[in-house]
Amino acid sequence: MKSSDVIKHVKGESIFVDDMPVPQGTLYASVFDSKIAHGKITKLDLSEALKVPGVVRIITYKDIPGENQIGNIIPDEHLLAVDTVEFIGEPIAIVIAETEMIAKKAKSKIKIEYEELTPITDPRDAYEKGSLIIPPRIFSMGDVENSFTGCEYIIEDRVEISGQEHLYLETQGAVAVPVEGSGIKIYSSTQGPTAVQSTAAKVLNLKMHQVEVDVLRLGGAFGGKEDQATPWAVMAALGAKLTNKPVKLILHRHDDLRMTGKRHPYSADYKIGLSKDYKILAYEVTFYQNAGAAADLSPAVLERTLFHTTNSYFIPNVKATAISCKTNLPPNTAFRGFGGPQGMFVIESAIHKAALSIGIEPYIIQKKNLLVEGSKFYYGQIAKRVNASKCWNEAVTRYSFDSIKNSVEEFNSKNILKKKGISFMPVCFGISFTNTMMNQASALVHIYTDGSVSVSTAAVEMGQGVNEKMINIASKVFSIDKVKVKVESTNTTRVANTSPTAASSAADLNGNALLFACNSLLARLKKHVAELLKLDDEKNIELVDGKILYNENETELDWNKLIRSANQHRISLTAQAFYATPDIHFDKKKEQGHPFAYHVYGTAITEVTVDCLRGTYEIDSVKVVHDYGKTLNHAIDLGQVEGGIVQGIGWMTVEELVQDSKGRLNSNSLSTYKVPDIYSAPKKLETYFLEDSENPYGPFKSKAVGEPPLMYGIGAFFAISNAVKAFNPYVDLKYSSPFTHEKTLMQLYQGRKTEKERSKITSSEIG
Ligand code: LUZ
Ligand code: MOS
Repeated sequence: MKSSDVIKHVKGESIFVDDMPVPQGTLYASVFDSKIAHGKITKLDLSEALKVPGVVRIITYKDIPGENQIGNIIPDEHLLAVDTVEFIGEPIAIVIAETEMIAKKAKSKIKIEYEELTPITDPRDAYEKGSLIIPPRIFSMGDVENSFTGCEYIIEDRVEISGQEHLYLETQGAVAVPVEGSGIKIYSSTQGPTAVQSTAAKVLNLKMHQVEVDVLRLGGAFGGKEDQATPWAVMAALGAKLTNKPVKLILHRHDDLRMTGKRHPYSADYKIGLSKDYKILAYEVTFYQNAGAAADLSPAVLERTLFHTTNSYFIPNVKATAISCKTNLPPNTAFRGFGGPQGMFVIESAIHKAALSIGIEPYIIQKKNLLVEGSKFYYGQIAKRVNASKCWNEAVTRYSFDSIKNSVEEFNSKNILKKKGISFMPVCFGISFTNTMMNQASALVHIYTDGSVSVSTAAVEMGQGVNEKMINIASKVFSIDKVKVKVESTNTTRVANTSPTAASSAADLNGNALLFACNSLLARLKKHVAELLKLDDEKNIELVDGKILYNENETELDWNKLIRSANQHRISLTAQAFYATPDIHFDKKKEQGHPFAYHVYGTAITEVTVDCLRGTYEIDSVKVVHDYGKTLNHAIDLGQVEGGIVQGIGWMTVEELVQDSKGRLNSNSLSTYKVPDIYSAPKKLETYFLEDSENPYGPFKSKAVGEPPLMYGIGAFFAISNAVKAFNPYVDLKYSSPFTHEKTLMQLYQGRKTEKERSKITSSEIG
């Protein structure tokens, strides 16, 4: 079944923040930001700007009634700059005017002078200078130093990983409306309504009960609105508070690209050691995370990198050091996978390089080291219900890997200017917020007297179909038609103290809370049926397709009659329930524990063709076996996997963020930042739902699906690498993402030192 939003989207009827009819008298905000990456503000002159007709107010940090602080994990980020600026795009002042055009015009009249300081843009540079967000974290197991001495093969290298722009279709934005009692109601495009509420309360000096946040749906987020929707919502609220008028603030695409954080670029050094029979015995790695100018979610992202350092493999001796480096870029933030993809790219690079230097296929090492039942992750958790080999083996047989391999070899032997490459990408992704405390959710369910049902949870619909999953759950428990169930907006007055919709966990956490709420209503209803029909055994009462059965026979009641009767008999038709993931814990002193309820597994086989004259490539196919548990909704889960793969391929291939040494983003528009289009997508995308998988922690035994499939896209990098290697045996492959067409061209001809070697390809082989 399709997402309930699909029809509305297609008809253009879905409402996003910018589509909401605004109240009369609404003012418009535009943000004046720093044009330099690091410096002191020596002069800020608003006088000319204030003279522009239609300007109502210009807000600086001096006007903030509460704290000028938006840092969530660490309080290290001002809402509005005070006397220094630390990144290009850092908000300094908010112009409030009668129209957006006027606000922008006034903005251009603000005069500012800076004393420039040297910016840091490179994480290793930051590390050298002691510019860190938090002290380094080290996870380890076994004895790495000594185990290298027993290794037959030892490989070391450096890996570079680029960031990624979220490119949600709906840019950041909010509308804030003053309400009586000095409060504010905020309509925000956020994954984290509670974060917006608590930060707005702090900045505006209000109680949280004076701030109501309402979220209908988002036009995409991908992590970009977990923390970074907050400042814009708070700025709108601040404007509303200070003018006592509704204020609307929507970022234009260009400003959004320039001012907001992205996926974290990482640089890493590793050393990997293998035995004679290709068992990985030791792995040592240091990650340098480019956090940008403030903590934002970087410490949590860093932690997830540590949790996914060994991907889907068991390695007995591991030491991983992770360093969050403070640079003068916009603070980087959550992005689908949340540091996991970076950790996985490094281990996959290590395995790939090891295989090439040993002279074997990388998949031999990959397969040999897959996690097995009872394997211990190096952070202490024991792997249970492990589906790593099951997915791998299913992929090999289902997609006839041997024949793919033969056809690729045959193609490569017959073609000189085109080469194919294949790769395997196994994925093992931990499900739960790594911060145990965040794994909680609640739900509120009303059954109205006409039998229709209203559901409120903390889950935010952002195109991932979580509302449809909530409808699936409620309609399944009550066994009623799905049209009877409506999912309400996510609102802090109906569901309080919520975790953001993130970590792939929204359907699990909120779905379980919803399940509890529906089950308690069901129990009340069954009790009422027993009383009404004078039945002695509630257990034999069933609700099936809107009918009420007893001992499998129809009774005189149906859903609508039952609800009316319950109301007549003064039985509450409202339930609230709470869910907290059981069995999870983590000791940050020992860096050991059981942080995840479970893991999601899968394997992708990727095939690419490289045009060795032009350096261009096409993704021929991605063939996946994915572990969904018992899927709640086949179409939605399939959509998540397919979308994730394309987004992952984009990150690994064409999406290149280019910043200069002054901290300026050169790839600041969609003409300079290439996002995957239909030509970058795999020509063939096959997804098989692993059978016989179930999960005690998911509603109806389902598994989380949001983030894990993105990492299948990593396979594209190695498939391209293999094709390049097939063409150019001299190449010293660079493990530097993204593998753009430009880099491909360079690598195809790199290492051919002599004119003869070069001309061998460019003339004689063509001829
Ligand atoms: N957000 C968060 C996340 O705050 N903690 C997490 O562990 C996480 N994981 C994935 C995506 N977002
Ligand atoms: Mo996220 S990366 O907001 O799940």
